Amino acid sequence: MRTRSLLCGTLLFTGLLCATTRADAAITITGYAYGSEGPAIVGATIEDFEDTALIPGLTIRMGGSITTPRVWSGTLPRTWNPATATNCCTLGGPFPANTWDGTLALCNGGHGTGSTGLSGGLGNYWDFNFADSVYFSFGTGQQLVGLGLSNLQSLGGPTPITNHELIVNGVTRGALETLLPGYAPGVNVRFRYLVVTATAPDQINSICIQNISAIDGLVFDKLAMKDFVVPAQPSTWGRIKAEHR
Ligand SMILES: [Ca+2]
Ligand SMILES: [Ca+2]
Repeated sequence: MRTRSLLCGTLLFTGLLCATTRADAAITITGYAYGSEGPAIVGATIEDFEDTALIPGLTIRMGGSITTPRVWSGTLPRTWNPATATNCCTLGGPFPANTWDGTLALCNGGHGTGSTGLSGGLGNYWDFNFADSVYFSFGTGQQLVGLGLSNLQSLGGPTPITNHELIVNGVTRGALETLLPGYAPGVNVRFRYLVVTATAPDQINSICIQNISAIDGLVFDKLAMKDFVVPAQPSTWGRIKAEHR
């Protein structure tokens, strides 16, 4: 991971469902094919999920279909290596085309021993229950958030399971399949690189990817965060000089 100091604020997950009707005036949503996302996230801090330490200010919540929602900030229990996926279970990979940088990524499951009891809880087995909503929340409101999406098995794709909803600041934005033209559904594929941007005074406090009609194993990587640039304040010395002229 690469780090940049961010202020931590209060995180409110209550009410982060998509039932509200308020729409932010200046939130835009764009998608990029693998390898073309770079210019869109210049200057952002990147969480690459190559280790278990999360960048400051980032909290991840997985919930919905799993019995007990999991919430992490600071440290994840593990990240996932799609290229060395299971040799025990019928749903296994390998899925080397699921990473957007490096060799590791974040999966919405693999945080227990799995339904067969064979998983070591290493995230390399696909025999566990998947969370059907994954929230990324930010201690400081962001101007830009980017996220590499993989293994989304959209309806109409080669191995269909469900379409996927995007929720920003607790407000539904609709299906990613509609929002991101050119998306690539399936298992061993990079779906699309999602970029959400805000224009002040709007800001991005959270984004959520949510399975709509069935449980799909999802992979996330190359999370980009860029906060608003704080305008430079006049120095104390400058003010003192001005007051004594
Ligand atoms: Ca990675
Ligand atoms: Ca999947």
